[in-house]
Amino acid sequence: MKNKLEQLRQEALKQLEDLKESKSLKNQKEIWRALEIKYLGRKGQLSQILRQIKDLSTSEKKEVGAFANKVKTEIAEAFSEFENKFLSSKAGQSQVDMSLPGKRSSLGHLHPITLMQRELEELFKSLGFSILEGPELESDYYNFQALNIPEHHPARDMQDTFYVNWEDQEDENKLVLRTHTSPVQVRAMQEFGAPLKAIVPGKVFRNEALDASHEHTFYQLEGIMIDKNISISNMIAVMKELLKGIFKEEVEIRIRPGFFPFVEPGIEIDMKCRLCQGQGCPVCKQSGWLEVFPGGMIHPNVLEAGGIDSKKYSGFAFGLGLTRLAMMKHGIADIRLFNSGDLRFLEQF
Ligand code: FA5
Repeated sequence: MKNKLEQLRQEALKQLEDLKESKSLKNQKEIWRALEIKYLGRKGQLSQILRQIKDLSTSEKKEVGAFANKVKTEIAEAFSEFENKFLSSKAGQSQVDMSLPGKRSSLGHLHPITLMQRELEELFKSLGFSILEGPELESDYYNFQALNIPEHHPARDMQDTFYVNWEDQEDENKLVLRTHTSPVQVRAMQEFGAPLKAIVPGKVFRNEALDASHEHTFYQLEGIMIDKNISISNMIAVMKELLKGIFKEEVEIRIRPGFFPFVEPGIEIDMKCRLCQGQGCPVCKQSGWLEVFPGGMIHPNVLEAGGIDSKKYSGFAFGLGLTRLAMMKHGIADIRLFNSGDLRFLEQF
């Protein structure tokens, strides 16, 4: 019986020793509990041996009994030492079980409009344009007046906007959410003068009736090039180069006259709708063409507002519909998807 007890002692202490090597705190606790029941529990192995002592002779009882008590104390102490020194101090050091699998945080990605904007920026940079920005909350002066659109002029109806602190304000304090990126034209001229070659990507706002191709908040990319002897054919060449860069193939365009008070002459460059291949759909209003590049030669009044001598310099400007271009590039049939926050849509990019 003494042999059995000795074997049990060695086995219990060995298992505890092995348990120290286990990496998982959660597993360690569970195994420690199971071992404690196995060796020290009422129905455990030690209790079973102790129960047999009563059947031994008196002299054996004394000897084996004393040994059994020694073994029991030793095992019990080893278990409580393991618990105190190992389990609770380990848990005390850190409530975090480093061995558990971590929570994987999913990686986001850039919005399709941002991707489009960056692609356009790279293309324009390769053509020598610099990249500028301007305020989204703009003064009425830069958004309209400096662009040859006085107050009460009917051209204001083309871009219904959101007026901010409009009541009883001096002209320069009247603010609007900018309806286009064109206000940065005059800001850039005033800051950098001529010659000038820059683009201005950014968010613009309009009080619009929404449909598949009209949003209240969308993106444009303004482009200006001012130098001596600049003509409209320079602008058309830049546009064609740009379309080729984006769509990686020759894109069919049409050019028609367009009216904007800040250019003279003004043109609209439309591209063939890539959603319906020119057959007509809700995005192109069944016309087969989508308006994406309005522009023209900068009006002398605008050059003068920017402090540039209109007799010496000429230039073109355009206001590319960046959001619509992204629709064409990716075959997106409804502009409202961009601002929808719908991950099923966004995760495709
Ligand atoms: C303008 O905003 C002028 N500032 C463009 C310009 C710049 C002309 C420089 C001349 C010289 P327009 O209102 O057409 O123009 O808007 C320009 C482009 O923005 C459109 O061709 C279209 O692609 C896009 N756009 C206009 N309204 C919306 C809208 N509600 N939702 C989405 N895209 C729009």
